[in-house]
Amino acid sequence: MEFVKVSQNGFVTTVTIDRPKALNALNEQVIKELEEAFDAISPETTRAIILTGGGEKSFVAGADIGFMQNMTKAEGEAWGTFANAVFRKIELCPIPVIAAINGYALGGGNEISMCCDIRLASDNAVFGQPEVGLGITPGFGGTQRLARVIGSLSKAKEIIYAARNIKAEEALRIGLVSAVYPQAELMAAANKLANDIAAQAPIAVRNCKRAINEGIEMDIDRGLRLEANIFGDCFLSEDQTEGMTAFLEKRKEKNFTN
Ligand code: CO8
Repeated sequence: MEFVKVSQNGFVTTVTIDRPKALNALNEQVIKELEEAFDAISPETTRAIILTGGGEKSFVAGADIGFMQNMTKAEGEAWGTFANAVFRKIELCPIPVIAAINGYALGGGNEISMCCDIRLASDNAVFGQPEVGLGITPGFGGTQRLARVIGSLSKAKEIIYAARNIKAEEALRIGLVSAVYPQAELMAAANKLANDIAAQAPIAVRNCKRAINEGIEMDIDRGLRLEANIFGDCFLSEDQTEGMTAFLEKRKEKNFTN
């Protein structure tokens, strides 16, 4: 793949969008390669995924503006539909995905980060949905996910209507990211979190992702029934026996399976 690089370290897979000359802007090829990369990741060998951007300046500076400049209505709609399907695949990936946001996360960059489970940012990160300044709306989920992620319609509308970029500290304050690190420490922090996740029972972690993501779309009673059902499923796994036995035997080492 030309623009997406994949590396493996133990149970952690890192996917890097690597098109630094265009600040990792998303064109059709980048999105196709991202799909290919995520399709190839298996829970057999991966327990946590890190998604980041190549170079020092940018996570993803948005969809490729040159690629979109002369689109017709039909082409614009097809482009949005195609990319949304791939973004949704990332969101629904059963394995937790951490976005390590190492610079600009604008437009499609902010939108792809919001498909990830957890967002960590470097102190130079800049977030925003600048689309209205280009005469378009966010088209890769920004109008849908930003308010859901930060839990404030008012703040989401302010950011989107005024095309207002925000810095890492504000992103932290409004809950768009979970933590901010000096840029040189971001990947170490992302890897530490990924390894902390990878050390837990992987089936239980994947079940938590399902329960949280599906439950958030439900009323509380249906959500609690879903949780009870998924909780019950855990007792079908060897990891439940291993996890509880290790505790009762006061054993630190646990042999979790996938
Ligand atoms: N698309 C294409 N090329 C880009 C993009 C982009 N989004 N962002 C940066 N680049 C390119 C620049 O054109 C430049 O290329 P070149 O060297 O060939 O001139 C190179 O990357 C470096 O960029 P700059 O020289 O501009 O770097 P600066 O440090 O001066 O500025 C910025 C960095 C502030 C990030 C600036 O590049 C910028 O504003 N970029 C555009 C940000 C933006 O508007 N993003 C939103 C794009 S629209 C979008 O994401 C919509 C998604 C949904 C579409 C749905 C359709 C259905």
